[in-house]
Amino acid sequence: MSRRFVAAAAQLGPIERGESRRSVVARLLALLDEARAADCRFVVFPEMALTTFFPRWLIEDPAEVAGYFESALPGPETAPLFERARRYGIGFYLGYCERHPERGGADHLGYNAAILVAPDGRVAARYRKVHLPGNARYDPTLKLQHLEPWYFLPGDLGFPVAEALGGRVGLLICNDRRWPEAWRMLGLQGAEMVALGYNSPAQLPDNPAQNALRKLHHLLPMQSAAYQNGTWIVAAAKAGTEGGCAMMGHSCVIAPSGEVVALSSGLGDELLPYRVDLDATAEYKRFFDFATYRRPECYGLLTEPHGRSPQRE
Ligand code: CDV
Repeated sequence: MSRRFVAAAAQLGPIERGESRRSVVARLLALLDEARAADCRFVVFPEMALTTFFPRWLIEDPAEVAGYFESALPGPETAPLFERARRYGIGFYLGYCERHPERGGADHLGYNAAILVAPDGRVAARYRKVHLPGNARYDPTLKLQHLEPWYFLPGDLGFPVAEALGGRVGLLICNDRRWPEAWRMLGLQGAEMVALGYNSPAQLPDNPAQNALRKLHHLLPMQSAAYQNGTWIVAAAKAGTEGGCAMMGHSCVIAPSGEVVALSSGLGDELLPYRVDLDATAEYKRFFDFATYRRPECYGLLTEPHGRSPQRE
């Protein structure tokens, strides 16, 4: 399989609370049709690409919360996406909420997850988000809630890298992109492309001084990670004003040089195709040559629970 192909971030505009799965899947199919016309072999959909980003609310109705989770993927409503992608020979990354088979109630019902499907329809990897931002309890002092630790169990599948698309492909979800450890876990496994979906507020009403830095703090860690691990990154946003909250766009493709080579222009459904060459990773992997130059004997603090920074002592 050629290591040169077109990969695309498939950005989604807002998904409102009442939008049906059928309607969302129709939007994903439209992007998939566009991807086929653009000769894509791989498409990255956002984090929680099938539903609204419900952790911005404390929802106590277990039936509503359960409705945001998938018990099976593909399921009856998502099967058309899997079928059409296989027919087109397009692989994809899809962020979704994975229902834990034994859990009930409204809290910790499952995982914030992503699946990597190869162009032949094979499920190449599954990932459950490791870094869950926000609070485990509703905080009345906040203008914007972010309750992922209330709804989700922490990811327990490590950081998978799959053989797919003629190379090695890793998966991350949203807040993971801000953690160098997550990227290095993929880099150490030889990842040549990392797919990532996200839902990131464009503004922080509880810390408005950060608003002007939102785009920088989105791109900066990914540009560094691409360079430091010699990998392509394809990152797809859920963008626009959703549930009254302004979400950032800036879906992108980042080269192993660290350069942003494609950046979305709007806040709606938008395909961002770019022709990648997995062999372009080799120069950077050679430069860092982990096997020769890494000094893990000096990095012990990185894997100690909670670290021992001066501030904590
Ligand atoms: N979905 C996310 O993980 N969002 C976080 C916000 C809450 C900080 C992010 O890192 O963009």
